Amino acid sequence: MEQLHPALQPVYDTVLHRNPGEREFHQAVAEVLESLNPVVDKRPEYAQASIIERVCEPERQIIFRVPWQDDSGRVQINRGFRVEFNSALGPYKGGLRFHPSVYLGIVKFLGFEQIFKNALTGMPIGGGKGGSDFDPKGKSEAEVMRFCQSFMTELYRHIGEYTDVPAGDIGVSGREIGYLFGQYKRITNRYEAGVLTGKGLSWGGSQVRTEATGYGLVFFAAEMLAAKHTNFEGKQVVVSGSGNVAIYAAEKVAQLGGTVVAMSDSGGYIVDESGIDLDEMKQLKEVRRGRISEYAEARGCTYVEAGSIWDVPCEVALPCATQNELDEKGAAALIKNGVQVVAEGANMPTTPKGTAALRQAGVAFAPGKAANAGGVATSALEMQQNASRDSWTFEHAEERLHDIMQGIYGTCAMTAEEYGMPGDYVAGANIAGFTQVADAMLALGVI
Ligand code: NDP
Ligand code: 2IT
Repeated sequence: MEQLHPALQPVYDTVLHRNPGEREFHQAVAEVLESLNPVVDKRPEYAQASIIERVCEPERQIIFRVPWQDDSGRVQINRGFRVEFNSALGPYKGGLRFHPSVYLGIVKFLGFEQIFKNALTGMPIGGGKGGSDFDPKGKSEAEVMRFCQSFMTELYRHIGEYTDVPAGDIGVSGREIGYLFGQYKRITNRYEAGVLTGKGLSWGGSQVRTEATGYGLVFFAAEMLAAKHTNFEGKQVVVSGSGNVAIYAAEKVAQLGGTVVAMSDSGGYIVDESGIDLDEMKQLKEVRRGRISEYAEARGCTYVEAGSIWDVPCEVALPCATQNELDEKGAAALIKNGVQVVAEGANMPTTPKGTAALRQAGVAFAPGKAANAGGVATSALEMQQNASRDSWTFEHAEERLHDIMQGIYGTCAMTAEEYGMPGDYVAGANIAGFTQVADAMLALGVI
């Protein structure tokens, strides 16, 4: 970890002390604090009002029991979370993650990142995150529905269009949002569409929300390539993961003339030199919910079970699976093979050592809180449509997303330059996101 400013070290020490064992949260805080070193002297009013310490402490943390009955009649118990981190800019906003690895430290790291990401979008949304250690893999439709209904039976009292607006994340897609929204509607007897985003198109959803995170990521990466006087045309691209973000990132890369040669899931990765067949991938992952090894069987391409997808040569790498999936070994392999751009589609997929290696090697590197902000930005567009009882065309929603991503890129690049670190998108994103929230917190007083 880089040396922190003397005013920031005690803030970090307090975070470690107050949140023992939550290493992903510590990692996310350290990354932001490192970037804030130059801000402390330039804006002494932040330290005066303990803004940095305050932003590291969630406004509210909710942990609850989620009992549900499996198909054999047995009662299962999971743990539910919602961390309402910061509401200076708007209602808490952020996804729900259902994955067996979920615990408070994961939810807090995601909620913390979400504050600054949401600020960067320029939309009126605060930061929050939630989820459960429930594993949707291998569960029947009926089990997933009963779990979602039980989860919402507690969560409903904490959320609302003006309070807290959840959406999807790992393990939570349109199917789960449907069951969650149905139960919310039933309990409250209100068709309050703006309480959740990522809804289906016939019941309050927005065009392009499904595609938004992946498309937005590629729009952002295209700006990074343009700064190097190049574009996606003819580029070899590696995309890790094969979920919502990965699939639509791959789709936009292909539309812009690049070739996605490799994708993965938690079991392994595939290499398809001629370009991944996305119709086949969508059928496999969105409809049949199968394993990526089946793609290799169907297409007769390479499947590697134990290994690293970052060994596959590429010019652009888009980590779109999960946190800490790209470490210094992966970074070294990418650098050796001549990678030019790494843009994070997942939240915090690159380890601190991996990030340092890429930046030292001069690889253009974009942090998730800037590059994957298109998902939540389009969620805010969904809220906007719900509030005005309107629905836009695909073209209009995509154009708005494109403008927003170009805006975020411009903000990150300009802020990095203003602070004397041209091309440092990590510093640019952290400083710009933080100052936006900090100024609002100052204005709202000691709350
Ligand atoms: P999905 O559940 O649709 O897909 C997740 C993908 O990542 C799957 O291929 C999954 O493989 C893989 N994966 C998940 N956990 C692990 C793990 N522990 N080890 C290895 N592989 C893993 O999720 P999303 O695509 O929605 O999310 C992917 C990332 O993008 C996450 O970091 C999320 O926080 C972030 N993100 C999502 C946004 C959204 O709008 N959905 C917005 C912004 C960021 P398998 O199926 O084998 O588990
Ligand atoms: O990490 C994220 O930004 C998301 N999972 C999307 C959150 C949202 O509210 O759309």
